[in-house]
Amino acid sequence: MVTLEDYKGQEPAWCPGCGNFAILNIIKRALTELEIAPHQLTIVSGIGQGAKMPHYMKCNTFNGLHGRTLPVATGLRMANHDMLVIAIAGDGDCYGEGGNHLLHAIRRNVNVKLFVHNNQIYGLTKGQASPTTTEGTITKTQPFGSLSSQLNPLAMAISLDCGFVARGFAGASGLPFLKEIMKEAIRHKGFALVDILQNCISFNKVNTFHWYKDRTYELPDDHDPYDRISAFQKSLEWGDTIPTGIFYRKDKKSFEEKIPGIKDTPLVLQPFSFSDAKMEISGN
Ligand SMILES: Cc1ncc(C[n+]2csc(CCOP(=O)(O)OP(=O)(O)O)c2C)c(N)n1
Ligand SMILES: [Mg+2]
Repeated sequence: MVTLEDYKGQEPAWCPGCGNFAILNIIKRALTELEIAPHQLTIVSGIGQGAKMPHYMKCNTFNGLHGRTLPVATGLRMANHDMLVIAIAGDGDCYGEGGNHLLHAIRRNVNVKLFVHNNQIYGLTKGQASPTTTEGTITKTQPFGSLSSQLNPLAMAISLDCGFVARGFAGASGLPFLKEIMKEAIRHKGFALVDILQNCISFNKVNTFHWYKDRTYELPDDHDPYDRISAFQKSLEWGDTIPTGIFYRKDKKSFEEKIPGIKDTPLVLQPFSFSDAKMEISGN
């Protein structure tokens, strides 16, 4: 039996009251309920507060460069598609500097689960506007208010026909639902985006814990995630009410299934000998 203790890593150094604690705990619970052992999982991240997650979990981990979470996760999954690969990124990390990688990971349908710690701010670097910051929000580096319009990651992913698009809230009231969303994302065969609303207690004084708590609600049971148009319409709802849940689903072939050389046997299990790796030196 897999237990929470199996995943125990270092003590987190996040600010007291940070939503990251809840995300860390609920990921561990989702994994133990699915009976996924630490050696069957790799957590990949870039740079950010949320991206410190690999330090706080005992499993295979890779903590790389800011914005480059998805290329590493893609490479890992291509080398070993028996391994569950969860990519952890902040809103700055994967919607900002890593945005280009996100578009193409979705298009390829790489079988990676992306859990975004979306606090609508650059937390680690102390409070600059991120792509999900509300337009007009005043920050230390945007004294006249953020000039760029707010990115809607769910609508973007649905427009790209991403096979699994969901949103959760990392507050006590939202955690049981978030755990079920994470479990479904892990079970999904293909790329899964789970955008997780979390408070940044130190640097986002606008979108506080209560701001999210007062607005978020669960999508009703009659929401059909296989209906792309209604999923898109729901994804546009953001303001006094903010829906959470699985917005959109589509079953399609994953990237690894489309590559003849690896679709039957993961690369790491394929026989290899140095004599096969001939180097041709072209002479004059
Ligand atoms: C290549 C590169 N660009 C920029 C930075 C500076 N930097 C580090 S974290 C970060 C933003 C973090 O915000 P987010 O991804 O939302 O994570 P959070 O801290 O809010 O969890 C930035 C701009 C960096 N370390 N490396
Ligand atoms: Mg952030």
